[in-house]
Amino acid sequence: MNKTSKIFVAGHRGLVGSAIVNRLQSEGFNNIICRTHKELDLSRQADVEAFFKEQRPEYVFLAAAKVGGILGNSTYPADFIYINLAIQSNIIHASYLNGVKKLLFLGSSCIYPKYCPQPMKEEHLLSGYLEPTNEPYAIAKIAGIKMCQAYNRQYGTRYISVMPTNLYGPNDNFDLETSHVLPALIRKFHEAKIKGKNEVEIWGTGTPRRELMHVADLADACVFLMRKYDDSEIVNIGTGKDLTIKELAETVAGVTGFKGALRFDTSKPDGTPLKLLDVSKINQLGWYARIDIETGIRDTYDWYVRCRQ
Ligand code: GFB
Repeated sequence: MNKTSKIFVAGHRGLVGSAIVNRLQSEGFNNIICRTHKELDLSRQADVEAFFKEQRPEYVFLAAAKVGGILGNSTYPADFIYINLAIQSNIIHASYLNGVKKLLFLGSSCIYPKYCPQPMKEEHLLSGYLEPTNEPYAIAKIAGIKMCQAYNRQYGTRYISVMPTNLYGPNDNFDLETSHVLPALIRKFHEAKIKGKNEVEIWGTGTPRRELMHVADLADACVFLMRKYDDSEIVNIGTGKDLTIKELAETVAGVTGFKGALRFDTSKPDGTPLKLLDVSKINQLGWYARIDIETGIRDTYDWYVRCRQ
């Protein structure tokens, strides 16, 4: 990949895609192509094939996806499986038809079994039952991994798949029904502080552990792997550190300046109890996450206050 390579970032307005575009631009890549959903519906095969035929990108970051938190996944399972299967199948196949040199597919840590040994290693894929709240999404992502591997085997393509841990950062979804935990907590604590409330509701028991990574670290890892990694086997991307939802909530309360109490709503699902990635493979390749959780939350909260309220 050189500075003038034609690079298509699919999903450039989302959390991940926007961070990848920022990262590429900051390194001087000057031939990045992007399309909004209105300009190109990636779930429509004929439109995607026409776009690839006309534009002929050399490199593809496949960051377009239907994503959401625990409630979004449980409420819209059909959308999560259908839209993701459609988008990734269209892009992977069009990349093959049009001679894309290399493609990076973004998976998710929820591809690993619900009761996976911790930390979760790449080899644990398909070794047990999935977490029911996000099974349709996970099945779509597993299909994407297998599709990249199958194309590499049959057609000699260079499609790599990366499995990020739970992500957060600027351009995240802050909708309280469909978002992931961190943007939801930022919004809840901020609004509670502004309105002078003395209590904030946290879903579940507060005991599940999650590993959270700032999306700027993910973008850095994706560009690193696009340059350095060529194997069909998946690669985890994470920080290697986790914390409980209660600890996360206390950290967000501290960053936002909320001084009241936490109330745990145990009628809401906890989801998978533990979700920590084993990141020794990417560490051995020479990459490490750099942004600690408190710095990352501060950055995201600043962005939220500036851009989203
Ligand atoms: O981030 P999250 O929605 O998804 O929830 P998962 C993580 C944990 O935070 C769960 C708790 O135990 C939630 O019950 N939580 C507490 C909250 N308060 C809140 C809140 O206000 N909002 C939300 N959303 N959670 C997702 C999958 O699982 O992980 C996706 O659904 C994807 O498919 C993603 O794989 C990485 O970590 O449980």
